[in-house]
Amino acid sequence: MALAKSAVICLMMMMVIHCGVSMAANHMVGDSAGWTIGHTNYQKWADPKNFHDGDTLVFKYSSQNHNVMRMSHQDYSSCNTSFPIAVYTSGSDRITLKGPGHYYFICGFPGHCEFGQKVNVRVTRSSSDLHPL
Ligand SMILES: *[C@@H]1O[C@H](CO)[C@@H](O)[C@H](O)[C@H]1NC(C)=O
Ligand SMILES: [Cu+2]
Repeated sequence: MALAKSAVICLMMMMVIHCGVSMAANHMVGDSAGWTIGHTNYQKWADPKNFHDGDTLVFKYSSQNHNVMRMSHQDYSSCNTSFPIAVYTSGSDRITLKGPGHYYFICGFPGHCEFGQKVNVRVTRSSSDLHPL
C-alpha cells in the first residue's frame, strides 16, 4: 500500500518535471523589430523577461547587414569582435540556451555593437526547478 502510494507520488513528480521541460519558450529578440540597429534597446527588451534553461532565442535579421556573435563578457562590454565564442549568419538563427548564466550577443558588423546592437541575456534554471535562482 505504502509502495503504491509512493509510486503515484513519483509519477506525479515526473509529470511536473516533464511539464516544466516542455514549457521551454522561444524568445524573438527585439520582438517584431527583430535584430537590427536604431529601433530597439535590447537591454530594455531583455531585462523584464525570464529566460530559462532550454529556452530558445530567435534572431531575425538581414544577413547582408547583420550577424550574431556570442561573446565573452569583456569582449561584449568593449564590442571587440576579434574572438567570438560562436558566430551565426543565417538571418534566422535559433540559439538554445543551455544552462544558467549570462549569454552575451552582439552584431559583428562595424559600429553596430557600439550603436547598441548587443544584448545580455541572463538565464535562470529551468522553470521546473522548485527553487529558482
Ligand atoms: C580585441 O582583443 C584582443 C585580445 O584581447 C586585442 O589584441 C585587440 O587589440 C582588441 N581589439 C580592439 C579593437 O580593441
Ligand atoms: Cu548589425
